[in-house]
Amino acid sequence: MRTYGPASTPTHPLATAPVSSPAHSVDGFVREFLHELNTNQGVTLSLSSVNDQYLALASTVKNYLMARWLETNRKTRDAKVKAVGYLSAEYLLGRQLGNALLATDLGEIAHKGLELCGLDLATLRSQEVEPGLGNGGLGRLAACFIDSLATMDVPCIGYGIRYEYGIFRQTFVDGRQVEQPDTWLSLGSPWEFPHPEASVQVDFGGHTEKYTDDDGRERTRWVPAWNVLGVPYNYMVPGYLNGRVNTLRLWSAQATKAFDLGIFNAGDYAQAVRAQTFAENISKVLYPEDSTPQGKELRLQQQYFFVACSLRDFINNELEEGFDLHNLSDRIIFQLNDTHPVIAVPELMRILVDEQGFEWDEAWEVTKSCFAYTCHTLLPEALEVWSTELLGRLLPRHLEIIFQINDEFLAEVRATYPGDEIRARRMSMIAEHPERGVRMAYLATVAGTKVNGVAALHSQLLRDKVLPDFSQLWPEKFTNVTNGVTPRRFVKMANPHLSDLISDTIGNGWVTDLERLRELEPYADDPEFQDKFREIKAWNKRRLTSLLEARDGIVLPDGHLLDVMVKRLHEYKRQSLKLLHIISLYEQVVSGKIAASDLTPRTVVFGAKAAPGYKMAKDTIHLINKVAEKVNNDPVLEGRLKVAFPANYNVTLAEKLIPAADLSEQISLAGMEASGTGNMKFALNGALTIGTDDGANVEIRELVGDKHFFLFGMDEPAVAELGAKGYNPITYYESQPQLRAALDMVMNGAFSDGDQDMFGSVVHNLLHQDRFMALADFESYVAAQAKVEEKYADQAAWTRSSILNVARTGFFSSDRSMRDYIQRIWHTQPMI
Ligand code: 26V
Repeated sequence: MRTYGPASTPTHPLATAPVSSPAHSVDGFVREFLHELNTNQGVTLSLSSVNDQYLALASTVKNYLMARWLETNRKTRDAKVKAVGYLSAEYLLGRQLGNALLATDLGEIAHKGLELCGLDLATLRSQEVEPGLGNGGLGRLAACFIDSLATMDVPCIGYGIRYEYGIFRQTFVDGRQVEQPDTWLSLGSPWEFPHPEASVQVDFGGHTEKYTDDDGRERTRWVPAWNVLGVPYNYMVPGYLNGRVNTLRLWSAQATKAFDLGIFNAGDYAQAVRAQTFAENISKVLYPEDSTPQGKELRLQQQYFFVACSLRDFINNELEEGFDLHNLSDRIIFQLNDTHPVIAVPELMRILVDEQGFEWDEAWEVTKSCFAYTCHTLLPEALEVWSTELLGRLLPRHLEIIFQINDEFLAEVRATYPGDEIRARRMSMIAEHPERGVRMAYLATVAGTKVNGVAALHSQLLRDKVLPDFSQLWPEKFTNVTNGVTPRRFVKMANPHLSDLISDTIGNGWVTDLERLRELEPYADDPEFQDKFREIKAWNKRRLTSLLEARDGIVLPDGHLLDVMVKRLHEYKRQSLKLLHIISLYEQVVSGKIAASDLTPRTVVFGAKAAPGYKMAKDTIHLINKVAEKVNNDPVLEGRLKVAFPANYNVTLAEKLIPAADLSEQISLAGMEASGTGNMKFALNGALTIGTDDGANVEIRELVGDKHFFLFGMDEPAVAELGAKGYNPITYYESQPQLRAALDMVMNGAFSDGDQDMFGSVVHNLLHQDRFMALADFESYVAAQAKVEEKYADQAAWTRSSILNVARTGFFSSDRSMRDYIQRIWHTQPMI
């Protein structure tokens, strides 16, 4: 087993002490910054590029954090406490510099120090390319959770994949989405620490063999056919002002020497290089959440790759030598972020049984206590099923182990429900149709100590609809942990003036104790506070306006209601419903049914990426852009209605967009959005929500109160009832003139220069299929939008509601989510 550090105990007192950090002063900062510029970048200030300056600044901040990181590692190792191993295929981190400055309280010092050097902190910050190693909510949630754990002084290692290309960069060409590779590493990534010396080997393919060991026991060995190396890259995860720095460890795939040496020796250089490329492909690119997760061999390779690296890493390096693996759950709980890392379950069984010589039953006891599973969806097509053909080819031993886990589990089911063979078949981890495959969610449910959904409604539906047999068998296994977001990045950093106003009013304890925002409630009626609050919103809008102008050439009008819908483009999220509302407003004005001056001046901002293979989503993007073009260029609507769709919505843009928003669009079909987390960020920044009773919207509405939330649409039981009765969208088209006029306008080519085919598929889909019932909720949505306008007309009432949204949504801090996981699932302790 590999160990770290010198072989003998060091005697020099400095050998075990962490390096000291530079002085927490402007002078110390400037010295350190210039030193980094000279020694790391090899340039003087006068000859340095902005990128040099950004990298030197990043190094200065890293140096400051370094002593704390080393100390955190030492303390945690020595304390031998239980840690959280967060296993996630995605981390949507956002830019690192601003967060590191916040966590170290170096922002002001850096600002002044750079000014003395004739530099501007904001310019340097904008040089950073965000690591977009996630698709959306699930990846951003992982990033919020590790931030909270560090801030709460809880030992955690985040494990994941260092994709060379993160989520694609979205551009628009003639209004259509065109994807560009995300080259986030091209100018260097100062926040990562590669450790090639700590690489681990991961095996694939081959076959298994039975043999009898020296004690006469029947055993199995896996004889793999090929392998790759996993190289760990460590990232700092600094807690907010508390000196803790946890680690995020992302794995990068590389060819092993053995992989290509043989071929090299045979003289086939080109083949050896190809072999190398093959290995490196594993961590090459993040999968952009395509229309079906099945049948993607490379994706299964990615999943096993990072999970195998992470388990090996924890067992070999994080535990002291000689640790008894029977007690593994005293030291770790692996949280499975959706089904992507679930192959960790048979991997741990394989390590314990095949490598460590455990009996099957003891290994299963240990394994069952080391995992917990979070489900993040209800959509059937998003639940992973891996074909047994593929699994058997890539991971033959794991497939055998899964079969055995399933056999024993089904024996338990049969014992509990004698004679109920139908139930046993239903509960099998092995699906027989459309092809034989492993239902990863079932495996995770059987293996996990706990199974949770991500909002109250979602957890209930998970119990009742997705895993009803399992929740009947093990009711106590199921629980809810409502998602949360980090107030550091999404309030303190993203909305500095609001943060100052809050801190001036109630002190700054709210940053780590978000429920204290409640203390703002009495100020909701205070005209002076309301004025300040409104001024801050206006300032945030101006900040957004200058950003969008520079970034996209988009000019936002002054004084509009800013209506924002930002999230991945998916039919269930119903961007098309928002679009129908816009088209309807436009249609009513151009047809003379209402005067443009009757409209509340409104700017609608969309931000959304569509999976590259998801045609309907891409067509919807095209239509949004075409509607924007038409509406924005029609003088009749000038100053009244504007549609903006900046390309490439990401965390960096979210940080500017959300604080500027007045209205937050959370309009998914009830029962479809597991939680949503954007909804929480908006409410915490004072936007009012127009939303359905879905995901965490339900809890937001309960907390802020009906008067401060615009509810519309069917609730989940109504959706289920309509679905059961038979949903026929065309009847809504036929009976609602306003809806009909809007759809006709699209059909007649109003947004496609008379081309009646261009958006035929979008309209046809809405009229004849409309799986997510946008037409059924249209009327109610339009009525709720009228209430929005009515309220917005009374600025004092609007501001009051807006303040109350901030004051009453402290529950949605990811610190609270982490407390829930700790108390009900992980049973870990903070270090303090
Ligand atoms: C995946 C797929 C793949 C196949 C096609 C359709 C589809 C649709 C959705 C997904 C996402 C699955 C997992 C996920 O990202 N869930 C999101 O997790 C967030 C954090 O818990 C939560 O706030 C979002 O509501 C949920 O969609």
